[in-house]
Amino acid sequence: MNNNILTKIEDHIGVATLNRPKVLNALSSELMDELIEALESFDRDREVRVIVITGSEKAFAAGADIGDMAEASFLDMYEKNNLARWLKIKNVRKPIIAAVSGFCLGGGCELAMICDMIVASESAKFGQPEINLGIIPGAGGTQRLTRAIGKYRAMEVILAGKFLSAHEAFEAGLVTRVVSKERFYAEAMILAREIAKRPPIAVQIGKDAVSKALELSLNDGLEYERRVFYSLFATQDQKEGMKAFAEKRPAKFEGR
Ligand code: DAK
Repeated sequence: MNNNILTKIEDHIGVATLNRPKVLNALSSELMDELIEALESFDRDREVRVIVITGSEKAFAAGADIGDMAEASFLDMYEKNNLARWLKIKNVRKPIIAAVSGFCLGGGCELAMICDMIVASESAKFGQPEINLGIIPGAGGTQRLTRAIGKYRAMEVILAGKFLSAHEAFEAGLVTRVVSKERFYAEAMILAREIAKRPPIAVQIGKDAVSKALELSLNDGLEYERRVFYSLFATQDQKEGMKAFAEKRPAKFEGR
């Protein structure tokens, strides 16, 4: 471990902080491995209900580490199979909030987009500038950005290298909340605490069902939702939530 990722657990929230400030948190292979290890450990830990990924005020992440890729051949990239790493992040079951300030570019923007919510500081800049390097996004940027903001705006970001300000990203539907640069981390934690109070299994199944909306047809998605909805009646949290409502008291959810 090289401290490329700093971790802590606070109020049922697992926080992973990207920590390569000298290179604006460029996503080296080592950093990605450490990040995945941290996320998978939070996902296994019953104490953790929500995950926050953040960077510094200056940069969430300025992309994959260009130095790692500059001399790579097709075979190097193919054999590294970096996409497998990203699938591990996609498979995390607990909700992940990206707390973003400053540069959020290339693989950094793809990392924010693989999260479930994005809280952005007013200074955040979102972009997929890979085109300037002779490549295109390779970790979901062409797909997730297009689904989030639509084809016509995504084309400008991906083909012309346009950066979106936090407010533009919010207006376009990429960002959950925009706050001042002093507050972006605190706001992300407030949102995380709101979710951490809710029944953990229903929260995870809700994440899964919303994510399916981007992958399935409407009919298949409705069918999927119906099945997982029924499954929640097997949880103690459903009994507790409805009993607490009837008894006019706050529910105590245990994640069982
Ligand atoms: N990689 C490595 N180093 C980086 C970096 C990056 N992406 N971004 C910044 N740095 C380093 C700079 O080289 C500089 O280092 P020193 O020169 O001080 O040693 C330091 O961070 C500070 O950067 P600047 O001096 O450039 O700072 P400025 O404020 O002037 O400019 C900037 C900030 C963010 C506009 C600029 O640094 C910049 O344009 N950075 C590159 C942004 C970029 O092109 N990002 C996309 C990278 S490509 C894949 C999945 C994903 C990907 C690939 C494959 N697979 C699944 C296969 C992703 C690809 C990418 O993200």
